[in-house]
Formats: sequence, C-alpha cells, structure tokens
Amino acid sequence: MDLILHQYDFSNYAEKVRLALGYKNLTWHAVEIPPVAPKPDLIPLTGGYRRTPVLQIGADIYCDTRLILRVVEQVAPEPSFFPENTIGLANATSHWAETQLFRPISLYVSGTNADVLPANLQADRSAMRGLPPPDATTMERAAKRSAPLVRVGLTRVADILADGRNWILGDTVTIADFSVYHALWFITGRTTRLTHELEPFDGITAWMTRMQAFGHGQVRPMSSIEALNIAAASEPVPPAASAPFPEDPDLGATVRIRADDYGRDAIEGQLVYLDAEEIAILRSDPRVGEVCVHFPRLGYDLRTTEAR
Ligand SMILES: N[C@@H](CCC(=O)N[C@@H](CS)C(=O)NCC(=O)O)C(=O)O
Repeated sequence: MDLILHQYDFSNYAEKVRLALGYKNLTWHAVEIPPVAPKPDLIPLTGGYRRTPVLQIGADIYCDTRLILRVVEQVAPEPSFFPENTIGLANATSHWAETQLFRPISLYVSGTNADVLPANLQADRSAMRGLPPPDATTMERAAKRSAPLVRVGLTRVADILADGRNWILGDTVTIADFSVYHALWFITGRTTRLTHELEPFDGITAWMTRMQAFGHGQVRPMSSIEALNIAAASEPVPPAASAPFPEDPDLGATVRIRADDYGRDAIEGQLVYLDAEEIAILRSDPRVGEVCVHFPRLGYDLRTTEAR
C-alpha cells in the first residue's frame, strides 16, 4: 500500500519525515496541505487533528512524527533508525531536541522572518496555544529573548559531536539524528538570514551535510482529493491484539484524544488498539467512510468521553 504524506514544504516536522523516507530510499506521495487552519481535506481523515505532517496508508492515518517514524521503520526495517542498543537514549534525546532545543529556535526564526511568513501564520499558531495574535513588537522581543537560548542549544549539539562522531549517538544513525536535524534545519529552512548562527559550529554543519545527503526518496505529488478517494476506497487494516495497562479505558469505548502540548483539538472515536507506544481509534466521516486514526501514546491525553 502506498505511503501518502500530508505536508507542506516549510514544515520542519515534515522535513523530519521526508528525510526519514529518504534514509530508507522509499517512494511516497506528497499531498500539499495548508500551513494554517482550516484544513478541509485533512480533517475528514484525522477527525480533528490539524498538525503537520500526517501519514496515510490507505484508510489508516498516522498522526505525529514520533509514531510516523515507527511506521516507516515497520514498512522498511533496513537501515534501521531504532538500533536496540541506543533506543532509550535516542528517545530521550529526541524529546529534548523537539522541546528545549526547538522552542527558542522557532521563536527566533519566526520573529526574524515575520515579514516573509504567510500573513495569518502567527495568529494561527498563537490560537493553537490559546493566545491572542502577537503584534510585531511582541514577536521581535520573543526573538531577542530566544537568540541566546538558541546559541546555548547549538553549543549542546556541538558538544555532542565534539569527539568527532558521525551521528548524534555515535557510529549509527538513530531517530535522535532526525529530531535534532529538523530543529536545526528550521534555522535556515525559510531564509538565509540566520545562517551566521550556524557558522561557528563546523561539527554541526558537517553533520547536517551528512544528514541532508539522505535526500527525500522518490516523491510523487498527489492531490488531496485523490488521497481522500484512496481512503474512501480502502478498509482500515484490522488492529493487532492490544496490550493495554490496567488503568486504560476498555477496548471498544468511545474515547477522546488530545495532544498534551498545543493544537489540543479533541479527536473522538472507538478505541480499537492500545499498547505502550500507540493508540488507535476507529471513526467515520461522510467523505472517507471508516478510517483508523493512530497516535503515539506519549504526548497524548487519552480518556473516555464521559471522563472529565
Ligand atoms: N509532535 C508533533 C509536532 C508537529 C507540529 O507541531 N508540527 C507543526 C508544523 S512543523 C504544526 O503542526 N504546525 C501547525 C500546522 O501545521 O497546522 C509531531 O512530532 O508530529
């Protein structure tokens, strides 16, 4: 079954997945989605999740790159980016990269490039965090406060690479490389205005060049309507046997899932799969029929619709 990535070019999380698909030398379809809400051809698939990217395989929809990379690994196990001996450190490093390392980068880059960003982008992103739209001064101040934190973050990455290792965790590529890479890619992903921030760090730029060499695999553009039609013509793959924890909602219950950070739109459906890493719900939409929407466990709040 074909891999369909719903994404847009300047999304750094999409870049994480594009590069992961390139590392596995896969062929995939790219559906261009709007960078801001509304996303009328995405929501029928996800049931309300509006973040970027989303991976579709037939009528199975995978939200969040933490799960998407696991799915890509299942589709193409070699070369692995989850080597067993570093899996714990790889997950922990990825989390750090996508929170404490990335957040100041995001604020610094957005404040520095405010004049070239789509007009409604910042208002949309603030709304995702329950905040009012920022004015130019607020964005400039946030950029100024964040610049020193970006340099401290870059020094952390440089320290990791200082012993001459090829990859973040040593001799082998892991998901930590993709998580650190897409955070740093964002610095120069839109414009070259912040290129100077990377210049003092030879080790980082050499490592980024090695990462970039993975490429994006073979990309075939696809329209959003074609992707919806594929979902409508497909059935979700029957879920494997679940391995829930004792406190988890019962399989079959109607549940609500929300991201625990921002973009906390609720997604409802019938719980059909649960283990330590993944939650899957079945839901239906008039445009696509029945779809199975999958989320990672960590980073998401799961509760029955009756629970408060
Ligand atoms: N934890 C999520 C984060 C995804 C995320 O925040 N993506 C950004 C774009 S790079 C986003 O969704 N922005 C709002 C949007 O695209 O609608 C993941 O790993 O996929």
